[in-house]
Amino acid sequence: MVSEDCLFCRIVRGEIPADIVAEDDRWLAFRDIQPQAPVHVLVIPREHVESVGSLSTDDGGLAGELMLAAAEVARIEGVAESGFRVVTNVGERAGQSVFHLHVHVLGGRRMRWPPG
Ligand code: DGP
Repeated sequence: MVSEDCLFCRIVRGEIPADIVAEDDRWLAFRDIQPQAPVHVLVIPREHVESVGSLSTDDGGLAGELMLAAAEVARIEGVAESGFRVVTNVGERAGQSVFHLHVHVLGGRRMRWPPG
């Protein structure tokens, strides 16, 4: 997909509003529009990457920054101590519906395992 048409690229560019929780020069964290838990925030890279499956060996720094951002979001949202889940879906069969890499940060309720 061309990034001009990508929903999350449009959020990065400010063309679509989002409830931003935190941001850095490389990533953006905003509330999910269909929350699955009291805390449900998406962390995305500003640059267009389709999924974890399309990261290259050069993207290790970015991948680490997204994990650190997820932990920062958990602290900001007050779930760092009570527990939270960090998950990223890769491919339609795994539940990915937006093909711009995003990390879900979920918390504020008990999580079940395994996920459905
Ligand atoms: P996934 O299914 O893993 O690709 O997650 C995509 C998430 O994106 C899903 O939980 C709903 C959310 N989402 C879809 N469109 C929008 C939007 O326009 N704004 C926001 N904030 N979230 C969106």
